[in-house]
Formats: sequence, C-alpha cells, structure tokens
Amino acid sequence: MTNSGFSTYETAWCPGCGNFSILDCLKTALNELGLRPQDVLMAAGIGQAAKTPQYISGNAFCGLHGRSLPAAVAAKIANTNLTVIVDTGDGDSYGEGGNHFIHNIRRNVDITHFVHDNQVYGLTKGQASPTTAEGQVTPVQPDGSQNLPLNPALVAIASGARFVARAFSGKKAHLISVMKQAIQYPGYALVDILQPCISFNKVNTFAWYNERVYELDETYNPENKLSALEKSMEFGEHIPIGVIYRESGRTFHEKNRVLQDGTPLLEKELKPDLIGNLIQELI
Ligand SMILES: Cc1ncc(C[n+]2csc(CCOP(=O)(O)OP(=O)(O)O)c2C)c(N)n1
Ligand SMILES: [Mg+2]
Repeated sequence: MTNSGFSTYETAWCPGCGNFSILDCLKTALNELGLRPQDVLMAAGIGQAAKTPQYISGNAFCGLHGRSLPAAVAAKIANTNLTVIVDTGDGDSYGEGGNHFIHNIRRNVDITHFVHDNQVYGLTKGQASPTTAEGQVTPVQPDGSQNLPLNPALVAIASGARFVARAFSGKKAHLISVMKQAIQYPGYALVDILQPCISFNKVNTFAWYNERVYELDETYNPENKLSALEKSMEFGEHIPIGVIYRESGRTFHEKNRVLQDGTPLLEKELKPDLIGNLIQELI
C-alpha cells in the first residue's frame, strides 16, 4: 500500500489550547519519519488530550479512563510491525492510569507514551490532577490542592524507564524532534509534554511555561542516571526540556523466548494440538 501521509480532522478543543500544536507536531513527526497511517496505532483513555487519536488518521484505540497502556502493550506484543503510541492526558496517564504507568515501564515494551500535561483534569472542568502544584486553586479546590504534585520524569526514571523526555507545546520544532527520537527509541519512551489549558488552568499559562522552559543542549549528558534524576527534579523557576535520560536495554520482545525470533505473535503458526494436550493434562 502507498503512503498517503497523516492528516488531521476538525477538533472540539477550546481555541488557544496547547493540544492543537501537539496534534500538529504529532502529524509532522509521523510524516517526517515516513510512517504510514495503516502501520501506526494510537491509543488513549478519556479526556481532552485523549481525543487526539480521533483527530488524526491512523489506527485508534479509545479505552476506559487510564486504561490505554495495557491495550497498547497488548497490541505491540501481538503485532511488532505496528508503531504503537499512547497519546493521552496527565490525569489519564498518572492518575487513573498510574498503576499501569509504573508497571508497563518495568516491562519495557517498545511503545511510545506522549502525555499532554496541562496539570489539570481538563475535560471534567479543571480539578487538580496528579501534576497540579500544591496549593493551586482550582474550581473544586477553592483552598488549593492539598496534595504534593507527582513528578512524572522522576517517577519514570526511578521506575526503570530508559527514555524519558520533557517538552513544551509552545516549542514546536523542539517537540517534533523529541517526538521523533521517542518513536524511534527501541523500548518504552515517555515524553511529558507541558501544555497550557486556557480554560481551566489559570496558573500554568503559555507565558508561565515560556518564561521557565530551557532546552537541554549538548553539554548535558542524558546517559548518566544520577544527573538525570537531578535534572528531572528541576521544575520551578527553570524547567529543562529535551531528553533527560536515555539508556539502551533489552525490550520485552528481546527478553521473551517466544517473541525474540522477531516473528509477530499474530503471524506465528497456530498449534491447536499443543493446546489440546495441555487442556487434557488439566482435565
Ligand atoms: C474511572 C473514571 N474516573 C473519572 C472519570 C471522569 N473523567 C473523565 S476525563 C477526566 C479527566 C481527564 O484529565 P486528563 O487525562 O488530564 O486530560 P485533559 O482533559 O486534561 O486533557 C476525568 C476525571 C472517568 N471517565 N472514569
Ligand atoms: Mg490534563
């Protein structure tokens, strides 16, 4: 089949939302990598960010809130030919999907995880999400969020993720470059994408991020885990963006005896006799 390229569709996002540039960067990254829509699966749960797979050509899986990672991982395990991208929100990834986030990092299946991190639950009108700052006032936390914010990059590195990056929706060329590196990385790759929610987050605005973010340059070595842990904790007056940690390691498929020959599970010969014998043993 030929490659018609990726296209995007009309959205229901608020004008000025950071999601527009993330969607556009995703399309550009996929097109620049020469991927075909029929070879890419984008998975998401529920939320404004989670609508992204519905707004771009390619295969899409829209799951329950927080439950896209297991489906994405299962699809990649069954069909290695697919490029699998989870593209969803901070609440979906780190709140409802928090358990899947940590344990799929440990599996190191070759998927990419783009998180639109607007630091609120946008779709449901701005409640505090796991990344909302302590004390931040929201429509349902009038005294400010009492919880400490979770630092996604720090949690990911500490859980064993080997490609961890941060980006900002307002720096498009940089975001495209980081997205391409993450998609090409063999193993689980996380990109936490800072994104303003103009309707419900009046603190972390475009200007707030723009004043703070700075791009990591070649003087920074992303292969040193201790300095990566330290770099990931920088989130205040200055916020580093770029690849914070990168290390090679064996993927789920490379470690698994059945999958390591490279033949996708769905192309493997079915052996009903073998299963029949196993069932007989159990009867
Ligand atoms: C199990 C469950 N809990 C809560 C909800 C309600 N809910 C739907 S979307 C959403 C917030 C999504 O926030 P986020 O993932 O950050 O995406 P955003 O809308 O900010 O892009 C919530 C709480 C739900 N649908 N299912
Ligand atoms: Mg959100």
